[in-house]
Amino acid sequence: MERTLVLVKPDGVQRGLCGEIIHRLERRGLKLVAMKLMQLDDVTAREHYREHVDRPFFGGLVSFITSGPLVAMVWEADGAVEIVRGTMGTTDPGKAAPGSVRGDLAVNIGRNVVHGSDSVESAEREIRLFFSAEEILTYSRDSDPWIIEP
Ligand code: IDP
Ligand code: MG
Repeated sequence: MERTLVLVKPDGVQRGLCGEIIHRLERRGLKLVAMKLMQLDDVTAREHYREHVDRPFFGGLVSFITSGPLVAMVWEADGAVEIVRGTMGTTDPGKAAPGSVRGDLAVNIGRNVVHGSDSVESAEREIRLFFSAEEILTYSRDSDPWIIEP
């Protein structure tokens, strides 16, 4: 089953939006398989965002993402990466569709409250960076036949 990494970024935690964001992903039908509250160190933050190392916003992004606690989660579904990206909305909240997390809860690209992996390959790399194998649980969900056609 496809998995993706979701972060409620430090702005989302400070603004009390963890429950709201988790609620939206749960209602969508994705399955939560790992979750923890943590504060990123500089090295992990730089590794997580390594594709952006040469961008002008990189320094600000690393200091923001390490500035306070975040909630890291792994969510599972067929097509989890694309489903979460859709529920999150586009990177710039000013352009994000109403109804998406960023389109409903944010106004600024540097404070866009949520992260979701952008490909299956990124998801695998990012999940390994945030979670050990034992922290990712396998369990059955009685509601599955009502969410996924068997
Ligand atoms: P994504 O989070 O939608 O995948 P990316 O392009 O991977 O977007 O950028 C990672 C994060 O870097 C964004 O979520 C945003 O917080 C920040 N970011 C991206 N572009 C800018 C920018 O132009 N100014 C400030 N921050 C930016
Ligand atoms: Mg990205």
